[in-house]
Amino acid sequence: MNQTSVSQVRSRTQVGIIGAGPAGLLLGRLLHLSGIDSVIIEARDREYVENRVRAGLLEQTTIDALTAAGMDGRLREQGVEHRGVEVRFGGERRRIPVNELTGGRSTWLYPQQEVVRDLVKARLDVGDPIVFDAENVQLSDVTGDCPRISYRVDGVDQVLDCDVIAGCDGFHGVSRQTIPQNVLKTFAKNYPFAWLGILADVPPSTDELIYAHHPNGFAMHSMRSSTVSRFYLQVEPDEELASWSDMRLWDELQIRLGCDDWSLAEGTITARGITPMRSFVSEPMQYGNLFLAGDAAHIVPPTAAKGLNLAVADVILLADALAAWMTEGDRTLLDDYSAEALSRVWQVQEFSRTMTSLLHHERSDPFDARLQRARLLSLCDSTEAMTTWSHRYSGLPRPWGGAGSARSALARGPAGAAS
Ligand code: FAS
Ligand code: PHB
Repeated sequence: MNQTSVSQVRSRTQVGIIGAGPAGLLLGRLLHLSGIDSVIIEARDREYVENRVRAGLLEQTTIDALTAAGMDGRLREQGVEHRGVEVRFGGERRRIPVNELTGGRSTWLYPQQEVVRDLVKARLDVGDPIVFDAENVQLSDVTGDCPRISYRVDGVDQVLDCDVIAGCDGFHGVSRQTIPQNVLKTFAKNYPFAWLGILADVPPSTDELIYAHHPNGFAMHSMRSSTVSRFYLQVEPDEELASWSDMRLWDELQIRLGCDDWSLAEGTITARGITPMRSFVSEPMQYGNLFLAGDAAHIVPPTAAKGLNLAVADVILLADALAAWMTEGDRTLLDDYSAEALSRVWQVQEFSRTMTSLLHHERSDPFDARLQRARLLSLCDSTEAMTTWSHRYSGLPRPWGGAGSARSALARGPAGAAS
């Protein structure tokens, strides 16, 4: 680190990571295990980053990655393994035995903010830097051999010289904006509904997630712990949160989730919010020595809970590719990163779209309603269809198919961390 002028500090690292969300933090962890230096630049403070309520469902591929990175301690203590899900529609209650049909793959309920807390702690414990409260973050020379991140912290201008930059700064970040318009192609779809999500201090009324299709709209019973439940209701895209009293919320959940020989326990609602339902993909996911990962490059509707899991899949790919290049000088995987990541992104977009149209009420067209019922039945009546669905729900196999694993941190695990 050297003082270039009165007010500017210059430093250097191998990988400059923008954003301390799940993508940026897990990438930092995997690079650490490969002996590769990185600096994470985050616009918000630690408390904000560690308390942002978002996803909660982790697919098997994510569990395997966190385990290989030595980040599964609290997850296995406090998270809950789910071996199946329930689907409800037109008075039907069907269980899809995901674990059984996939030969042992499950999903786990463990809040995203806990994953973030674990990763922040692990990073600071090994002395790897996270710059919180960074202002005016800008990227430059991303097509050159020494891309730079400039930012201001504690009133001092900083410049970070890097070999590569990883843009993990979410949908509203600066990284994707750095790719010229004549290079970047975007694909988007907005759905004619949104999700009203609530957290409630009440033990879950189910051991496994319930996805309910109802003429009033979709509903889901999820959870965050044995004392905190999470619910989602399909609402209009311009729905006013204020128009939903606690009583109206519980009444509607009782209606949409209700069925014989089952009852829904109610409790104090502690958080609520409306999430727009949309799909977004930007191509390419790399530009020179700038590599995008996670929500910076793509958004999926939360129906299939793939947002966080897709961010993890991106950084598994990117960490493997960077390890290959920085430890052996082989840039093949890095040059293939965007193509490889996008092939998975579109697979997951397709699955999220399928689940969204299967479970949400789009048009009050009786013919469509019958078709939806037929599609739900053809899924739940066919072991083959449920098996295919279960493999996609529990997570597509690890990226690269292990190609990069020989040299990757994930293969060596924390114990094998670059000595
Ligand atoms: P993130 O957005 O998590 O992290 C990006 C980080 O970059 C943030 O810390 C941000 O502060 C920082 N940043 C932004 N701009 C910056 C700048 N200019 N400079 C420096 N840092 C900058 N998925 C599910 O599966 N289930 C859910 O229930 C669910 N609920 C969601 C609810 C909401 C409201 C949202 C927005 C998303 C939800 N998702 C859900 C999807 C979610 O889990 C994302 O996919 C996941 O957070 C993506 O992780 P990252 O790519 O790391 O981005
Ligand atoms: C959640 O708990 O937030 C969740 C779970 C499963 C989904 C979507 C969201 O499919």
